[in-house]
This record gives sequence, C-alpha cells and structure tokens, in this order.
Amino acid sequence: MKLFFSATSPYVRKCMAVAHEVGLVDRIELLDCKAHPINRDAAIVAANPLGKVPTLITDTGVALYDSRVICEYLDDLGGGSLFPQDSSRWSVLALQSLADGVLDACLLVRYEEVTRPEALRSADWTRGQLDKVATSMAALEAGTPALDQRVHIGNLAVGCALGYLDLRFAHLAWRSQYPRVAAWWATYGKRPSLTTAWALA
Ligand SMILES: N[C@@H](CCC(=O)N[C@@H](CS)C(=O)NCC(=O)O)C(=O)O
Repeated sequence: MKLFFSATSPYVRKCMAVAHEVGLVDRIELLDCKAHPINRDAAIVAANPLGKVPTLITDTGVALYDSRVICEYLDDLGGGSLFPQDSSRWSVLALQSLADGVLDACLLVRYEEVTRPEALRSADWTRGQLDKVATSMAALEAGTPALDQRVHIGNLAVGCALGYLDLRFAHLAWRSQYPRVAAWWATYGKRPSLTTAWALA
C-alpha cells in the first residue's frame, strides 16, 4: 500500500496510529507530497480529486480517502477491532467525529493564518473556529462524550487532535484549562502507536 502523507498532518497520524495498532505499518510506503489548498499537488489530485492527505492507494490500486475511510479499511484489513460492532459503535464513531471536527476547525484557523494575506484575514472567523475547539474540549472535560483507556478509533482520534493542539496551538495551553483531558492523555498518549517517530502531529 502507498500513502500520500505529510509528517505534520494529524489525519495522517490517525491513519498511521491505526496501522500501528493492527500491525500494518511495515506494509505502507509513505509517498512524499505537498498537500496545499491553493498550490495543489497534482500527484495527489490524480489519485484523489480533493487533493488532500491522507490518501491511500491499496495493493489493488484503489484510492481511498478520507482518514475515516482509510482507518476503517486498515482496521478491517489487519483484523483489528478499533471500530466496535457492538452497541458502543455509534458513540465511538461520534467521538471520532468530534475529534476530527476539532481538527477541521484548527486547520481552518491555520490556513487563515498561513495562506490568506493579512489584510484579508477575519478575526471573527478565527474566533468562531477556536470557539468550536473550546466547546468541544469542554465537552470532553465534562465527560460527554467520555474518554477512557480502551483502544478504539474514538480515543485514538482525540489523541491525534490533542497532539495537533500541542504542535500548532501550544499558546492555548489546553492542559491547564482541561485537566481531566490532560490526565487522560498523560496515560493514553504513551501508547506506542501514538509515540513513534512518524507520529509528529
Ligand atoms: N477530512 C479529511 C481532512 C484531510 C485534510 O484536510 N488534510 C489536509 C492536511 S492536514 C490537507 O490535505 N489539506 C490540503 C487541502 O485542504 O487542499 C480527512 O479526515 O482525511
């Protein structure tokens, strides 16, 4: 398999964490590329019209995206159980959606800062996106939805979102605002799937 990747993409990190958990890391060849919303990378676009990372090319040549599809594919291929089939399934998937939504808001802020000329930037837009991060973190702190030490896609996705806050939004100092989430991450973040060298973001 081949994965269009970026070392700082939290969505890529989620896919690689899943690959690690189900024992498939060694079967994935990482393809260097430059995903960007304006200066688009033609090599990614040729496989995925959205031009985003992660994009996985399976051994039979099928292009899979986005990270949620890739994660479920890898879990299935590796015989994992990161996507529960019991009654916990829907809350686990919703937890993944919450974490991905935090990342989506973070990415919109980041692109506003690094791609838009300063004179065109909207402080209201940035404030609104960061408020999504704040209300989502507050929900996790309150335990709705709940974090625990189980190994499933919801908890892994939250871990990748927290890693991205550390990487790009360290000034938010989320640990002091959300101590229960911080305590959870202090343990959960030690999982090898979340600490290996490629798990940068
Ligand atoms: N929903 C997608 C989001 C992927 C995404 O936004 N990736 C970013 C890098 S972190 C990207 O490729 N950006 C380039 C673009 O927006 O065109 C997923 O879960 O895979």
